Amino acid sequence: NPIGVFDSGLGGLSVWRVLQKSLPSENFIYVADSKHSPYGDKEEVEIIERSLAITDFLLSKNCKMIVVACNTATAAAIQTLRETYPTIPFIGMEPAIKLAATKTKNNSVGVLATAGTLKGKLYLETSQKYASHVHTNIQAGKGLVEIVEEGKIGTVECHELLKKYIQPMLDDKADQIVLGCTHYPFLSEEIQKITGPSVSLIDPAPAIAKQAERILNDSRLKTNNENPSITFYTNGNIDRLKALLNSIQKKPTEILSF
Ligand code: DGN
Repeated sequence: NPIGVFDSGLGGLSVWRVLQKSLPSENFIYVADSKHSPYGDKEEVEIIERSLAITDFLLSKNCKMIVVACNTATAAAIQTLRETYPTIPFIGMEPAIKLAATKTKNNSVGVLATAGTLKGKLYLETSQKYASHVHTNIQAGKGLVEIVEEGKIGTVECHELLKKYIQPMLDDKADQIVLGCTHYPFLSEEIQKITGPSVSLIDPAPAIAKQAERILNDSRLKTNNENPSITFYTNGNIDRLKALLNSIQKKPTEILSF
């Protein structure tokens, strides 16, 4: 049975690419809810509704585990998802503040996430726990999800918007920047152009993949397919998904509408 992965759109592909590397024999189904992207400014009830609908879809395809590859949906909906489907393991995103707090030499970190994530209890708890001794410059990256969704990476608009969020972090001497939204790793190169090489960007995907692997092992759900199948579904623009996918892998893949 496949592992289901979903996001408000294309961002979760940054998580899927790491998952797929660490679990190469698993089948995957990825759902991009691009039609309803961005989730960042939506009401919590609406995000919960979307997350339940997508989960129903993934379960109708017999998914054995679901990775919520979206920080905003994790913050709003993971508790409801776990309560609604108690037998299905759900893996959510976690802002990698702990890692940033342990790595910083300047005692200063930047956090870039959506307004929805920053509002959530999960973020509050994590930041209180791990970042109480380090200075954090927090920016709600309004407009950045749209840049990735609309294929505008590398444009002047993209650079200017990033500069607005990154410069205050540099002014605070941040040497670690947490990418707290799964769309943002696709902007890494652009961010690094602004920060230079002395600042590290922290993508939480590897930690999430490790957790997924641990849970698969513990619950004996791991499978060994010689020819694993990977299917992508989007309710948005198929060509945009294809373009972003081609930038991270070479194999031709099936992309369907839903
Ligand atoms: N990829 C989502 C996240 O990690 O928060 C983006 C949320 C959104 O659509 N704003």
